[in-house]
Amino acid sequence: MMGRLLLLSVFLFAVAASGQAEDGAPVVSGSVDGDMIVKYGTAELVWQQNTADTNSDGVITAASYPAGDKMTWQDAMTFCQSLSFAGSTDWRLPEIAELNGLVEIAHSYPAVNPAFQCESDAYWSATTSADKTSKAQYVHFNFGTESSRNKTKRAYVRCVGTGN
Ligand SMILES: [Ca+2]
Repeated sequence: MMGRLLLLSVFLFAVAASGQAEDGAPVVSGSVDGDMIVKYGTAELVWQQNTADTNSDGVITAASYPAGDKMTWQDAMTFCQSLSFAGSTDWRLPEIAELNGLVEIAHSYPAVNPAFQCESDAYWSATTSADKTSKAQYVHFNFGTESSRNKTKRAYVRCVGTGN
């Protein structure tokens, strides 16, 4: 209990000492129970700082799950919903607007704030494509462009939550 309180205090201190993104949005990194998280922007959202290590082998690799960490859309949805991370089980795959909100075009390869570990590759959103329910929206973080692909294709995963 005390250890948990101490970690929370450290995180709150980090919040107080936070820097600013180039667009003026606050960026706060911290760890809870050893799991790295980032608060980014003005929304009360907590992100996994690193790409989700979906196969839990300690490294991020481009192969399809379970050999690597790229998942189909449904597996990505299930992974985040069942994730226990940074003392929270309240995780989900981000909506496309939330994922687009991470893009910083001042950067490229990857087009994201350096507070995040990010591959220059596609990351799934939870948003089903408007034109076809067999497809979902994703962001490719080389330049931060949004597109859609079939849900059976593989992409990286970064879960978002409330931290509660
Ligand atoms: Ca891995």
